[in-house]
Amino acid sequence: MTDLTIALSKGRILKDTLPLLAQAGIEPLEDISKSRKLIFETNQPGVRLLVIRTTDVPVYVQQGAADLGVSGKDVLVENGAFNLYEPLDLNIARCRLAVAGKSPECLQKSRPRVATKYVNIARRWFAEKGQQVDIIKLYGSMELGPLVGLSDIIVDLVDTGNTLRANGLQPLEDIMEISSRLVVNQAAMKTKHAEIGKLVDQLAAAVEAAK
Ligand code: PRT
Ligand code: MG
Repeated sequence: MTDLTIALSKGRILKDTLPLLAQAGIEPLEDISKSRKLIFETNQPGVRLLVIRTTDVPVYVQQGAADLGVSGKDVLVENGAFNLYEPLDLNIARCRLAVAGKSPECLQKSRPRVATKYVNIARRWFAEKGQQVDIIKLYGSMELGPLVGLSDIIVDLVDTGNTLRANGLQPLEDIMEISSRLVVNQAAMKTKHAEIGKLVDQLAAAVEAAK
C-alpha cells in the first residue's frame, strides 16, 4: 500500500473529522486528544495523521508534506488555495463568516474600522460594496474590538451567535457559509490516484451517512 499522510486541523475541526475518518476505515492507534504527539500512526499501515494548526494545514498540503488535509473554508479563502484540489465538502465545523457590530448604525460610518483576522476576505467584501474601510489585523478575540474602541465593526465566524451576544454585538451582514473541506495535493492526486480516489469516495459516503 502506498504511504498516505493526512494533515488534520487540531481543535474543533479534529473532533468532527475523526468519526468521518473512522467510517472510512482509518483510526489512530492512540487517543489523539490525550497525546502531545504531532504524528500518529493508524490502523492502516502507511497511513499517518499530522495534527497541526488549522491555518497550517493548506501549507503542508500545498508543499506536499501531506498528501491530503482537512481545512476550514475560511482558511482556504483567506489564504488562497494554490496547488490544491478541494474534492469534498465534509459538512463539519459549520458556521458563517459575518460582519458584526454593536448596532446597524456602525455600518453607516463613513470609514469604519474593521477588526478581523480575515483581512483579505474583509478587504474584498467591502471593496465589492464600494465601502471605504480601515482594516485592523487581529489574531483572535475580535469581539473585543468594538467594546474598547479599537474598531467600529468586526469580521468573524459566527455559529450560535452566543459569543456576539455575550459581548453586546449582533450580526449585521453574512459574508459566506463555512464548513471544512478535504484538500488534496495536486501532484499526489496523480501519483497516488487509486488510494486517494478510494479515500475520497469513502469519506463522501461517510458525509452522506452523517446527513
Ligand atoms: O487555535 P488556533 O489559533 O490554531 O485556531 P482556532 O482557535 O481558530 O482553531 P479552532 O479549533 O477554533 O478552529 C477554527 C476553525 O473551526 C475555523 O477556521 C472554522 O473553519 C471552524 N469553526 C467553525 C469555527 C467556528 N465554527 C466558531 N464558531 N471557528 C471559530 N469559531 C469561534 C468564532 O471565532 C467565535 O469566537 O466561535 C465563536 C463563535 O461561536 P458562537 O457559537 O458563539 O457563535
Ligand atoms: Mg481556538
